[in-house]
Parts: sequence; structure tokens; C-alpha cells
Amino acid sequence: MQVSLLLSLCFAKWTFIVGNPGPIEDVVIDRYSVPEHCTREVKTGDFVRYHYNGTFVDGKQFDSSHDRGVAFFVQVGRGRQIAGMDKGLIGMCVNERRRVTIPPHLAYGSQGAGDMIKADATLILDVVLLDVWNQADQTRTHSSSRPRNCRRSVQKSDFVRFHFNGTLLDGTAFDSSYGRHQTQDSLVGEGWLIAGLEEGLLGMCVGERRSLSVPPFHAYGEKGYGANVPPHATLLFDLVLEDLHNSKDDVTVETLALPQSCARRSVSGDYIRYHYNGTFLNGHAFDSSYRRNQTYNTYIGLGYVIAGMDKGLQGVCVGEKRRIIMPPHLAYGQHGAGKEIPGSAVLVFDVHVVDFHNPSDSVEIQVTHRLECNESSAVDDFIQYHYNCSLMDGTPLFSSKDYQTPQDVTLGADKVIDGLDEGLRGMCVGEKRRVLVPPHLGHGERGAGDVPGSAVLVFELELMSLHKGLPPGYLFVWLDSGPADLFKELDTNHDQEVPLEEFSDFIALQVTEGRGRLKPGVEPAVVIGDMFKNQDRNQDGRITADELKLKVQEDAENALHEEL
Ligand SMILES: [Ca+2]
Ligand SMILES: [Ca+2]
Repeated sequence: MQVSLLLSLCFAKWTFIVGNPGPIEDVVIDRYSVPEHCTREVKTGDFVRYHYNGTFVDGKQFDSSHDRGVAFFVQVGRGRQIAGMDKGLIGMCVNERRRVTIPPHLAYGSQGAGDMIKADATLILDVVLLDVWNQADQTRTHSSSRPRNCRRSVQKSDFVRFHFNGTLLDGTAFDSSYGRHQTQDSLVGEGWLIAGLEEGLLGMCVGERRSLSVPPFHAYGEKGYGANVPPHATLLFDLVLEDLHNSKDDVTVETLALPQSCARRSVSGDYIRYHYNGTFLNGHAFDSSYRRNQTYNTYIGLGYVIAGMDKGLQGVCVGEKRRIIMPPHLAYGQHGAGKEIPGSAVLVFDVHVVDFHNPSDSVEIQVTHRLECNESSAVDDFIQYHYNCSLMDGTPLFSSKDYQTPQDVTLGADKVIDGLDEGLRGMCVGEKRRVLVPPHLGHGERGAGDVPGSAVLVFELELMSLHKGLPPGYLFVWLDSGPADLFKELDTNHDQEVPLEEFSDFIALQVTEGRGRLKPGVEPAVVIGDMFKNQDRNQDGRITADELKLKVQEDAENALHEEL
């Protein structure tokens, strides 16, 4: 305060006082330290902040702004400081150090100033310039790196997250978002930020780096801010825009890759299995299902996942790759989630849809090689078939080609997953099919072996052989009405008893001649042996006329009993 008084004492009256001529006529300037780069030199009318140390020619100090810790602020060339300083600062650069020797007639003249400065004193001011600006200045913006693909740039009412380093014009750091390890977050154009930042952010792309020079009247002005921004300070910012959205934003979906065919697109209520890479707009990754080597699985449209994902996964095809960009109000909001996702972050998910299904789905059958036939596979039939089983993304799981013979099964016997059993029905021998089995008809939510939980399975099937089956419990059926007197037909040598050999020969002949059919899928001898045992009630190795009671008749009687 004292010095500002001293230096700003009205000197107008001295200008006409002719004192003793001093040793020098004008200020003498020694620019003993000039910065390499000087973008601007002080001109008349500029406002400056500078530190100084004032001494007399004998070296005795009369004043120092350093001692007070507050730089001196003044407009240059307007008579608001001693004339010698108005002259002595012209052409000075920030961080330049000069020694200005001021003859008394350009200082306090023959009257001196107070007790401290005697009459006709020559003053030596050692000055370092801290800041220079002008009322005509504007916020200056320089983009040092702008991404090639800039889809969007900052507009008024956008919300931004940016990093910055803030320095004063002399290089002193006053603030940095990096030091806080979090971005500076703000609405733009709503007065949340100083005017210079608002202006400097407009038009920025995510990933762009800008340097700003903000005059104090677009920054913190005459009050300064906190301990680090002095009054009347020009501020320099190095900005990097990290994130950008508007509260009116909706989910953005970009298709990255579509499969050649897409028979069906997902709708609410579908259950989707997908892989994803999650990044922020600046490209930094925060999560990946690939890293866990496990798909993310969810119902969509039912609120099980963040709203942006619920929306972004609508209408996908199996195998599709899409990018889903969601603003924070459709993701984790202004508070973020965990350590990974900061508040107000826009999330970018690159999604690969592995499969989806609906709990109401049935088996989907596509005939890829169609044949006409009289007899197609049905429940109870014994069939042989080849198959390749894979996931919807093509990952192979099982194949009958790994074995020497085709797979065989009796349909409807609960020997294979329900969806496969169903997919094998109605086939002609030689027919080929592609069958999609939803998990509830496959291996369910838990999966099995290499089959992931809730996976849709794809079967490529070919029916190799078909043996029409018998109803459950039957070992043999007549294809015509059968003989009227069965025992007589069985007992070919007419000795009133039928041993196994006689029985076997007879049944084999019926099968060969197409009059009857044995239960398929088991060795005929085994089936016939079982039939024989069923009829040989006393187990003496011979069937008699009394014992003979075919299963068909027994069943007919049973049915009759039940009716009764
Ligand atoms: Ca006999
Ligand atoms: Ca017997």
C-alpha cells in the first residue's frame, strides 16, 4: 500500500519543476534478462503487474514489492505511476528483468516523497514483469491438436468434462485438474465457468487440445480467486476435452457389422448374450467382457440393465456388432459407478451379439435339403443321424463326425435334449436340417460342459436311417391283422410246444416278410429273447398253447379292465 502510494503520487506538478540537473537526462534501461520467447511487449495503455525492488544509487533499498508479496498493478503511460516507470516499462516482456534508472525529474523531483525519498533522488528499480494485458484483449484460443474424426463439438448447454493445467502469464501454476485426478465438469454457456473458459470450450471436440489465454476481465478480474489467482491476472489454460454430452441426448446406435442374413431382431423381453468393450468418449477403456472371457447376459427392455443398454440392444441381429453411445442420464448418472466410471460420463459400448432368444421360443427348424418320403421320423422311432452342434457365433461344440458311426436314438425316450429330440422329428432319411434350440429346450441357464449358460444351440442334422418304432412297452407289433391261430403257426413241427429256436425263427420270418416289426434299436435276438420269456410263464424253456398270450391281447384285456 505504501509503495503504490509512493509510485502513484501525482507527479504532474513535478513536470514543470526544474531541479538540479541529474547525472542522466532520461531513464536508463538495462534489460539484463530477456526471455527467449516474447510474444508481447508492453505498450502504452497496457495494464501490467510487476514486482520491483527500489534502491538509491548508493544501493540502499527504499521499497520492495517482493517484501510485501503483492505485485504492483498499474496501467502504463497514463500517469498513474512515476513518469520514469511509465517510460521504463515500455517494450518489456513477461518474465523479463530490467533495471530502470530514473532521474529525479522523472521520479519525485526536488521535493522527494515523504521521509523515505529525499529531494533530487535518482531511483533504481529492479523490475520483473509478471503480466500484461489490454482492455481490447479477447480470450485467445489455439487448437494444438484436433482429432480427425470430430463427430460433435461443444455447444451452449452441453455438459463437458475436461482436464486442464492453469498457469499465470509468468508460468506460475494456479490450478490443475490432473492434480486432483479428476476432470473438471461443467455445463457450458450457463455461467458455471469464467467467461474465457466458456468461450474457449465452445467448438471443441473430444480429444482436442487447446491453449487459452484469458484476460482477467474474462477470468477472475480485480478480485482474483483464492490464494493462487491474484487480482488482475491473465490466465493461461491447457485444455483437453475428455467428454461431452447434452441433457437432451438419447442413446446413439451405430451399426458396425451386420450378418448377411438377419431373420429376426431382438425385442423387449428377449434374453441376449453379448460381448462388449466399454470405453469413454476419449477412448479409455473401463470394462470388457472379453477380459472375463464370458458374455454378459441379460433380458432387455425390462430394466435389468442401465437404460441406455436396454434401449441400445433393441432390434439387434444375432452376430451383429454395434456401437452404443449413451449419455450419463441413461447410464450411471452424475455419481458414476465404482472406481471405474466417473460421474456424468458418456459411455461407449462396442457390442457383439452372440445370441438371443425369448423364453417363449420353440425349436426353429430350417430344412436345408428337402426330400419326399412316405415315412418320416416320429416319437418312438429308432433313428441314426449325423450332427454338428455349435453356438450361434459358430463356435463348434460337438460333432458326430468325431465318431465312426452316426449317433442313434429312440425319439421321445428322453435321451437327448428336448430341442434336439423335437428337431429330429418329421425327417425323411437323407434330409438335412438346421435346427436352433433355445436354452430352455437345451442345456438351460447353467449350460453343460462347453455349453455356456443360456446359450442358443445350432444343430446341423442329417437323418441317416429310420426304423419305425413301437409304442412304449411293445417289443413286436403285427403290421397286418396277424394269424388267426398264432400258436398253430408258431408250432411249426406240431409237437404242441414252442422252444426259443422255433419261436425265434418264426418271428424273424414275420419281420423279413414284412408282416410284423420288432422294437428297433436293440439286437433282434435280445428283443425276441425278451418276448419269449414274457410268454414262457413257467420258465421251462417252452411255450405252450396256454401260456401264449400275446402282449396285444393282454393290453386289450387290461384296457377292458380299466373300462370296467
Ligand atoms: Ca414245436
Ligand atoms: Ca413253458
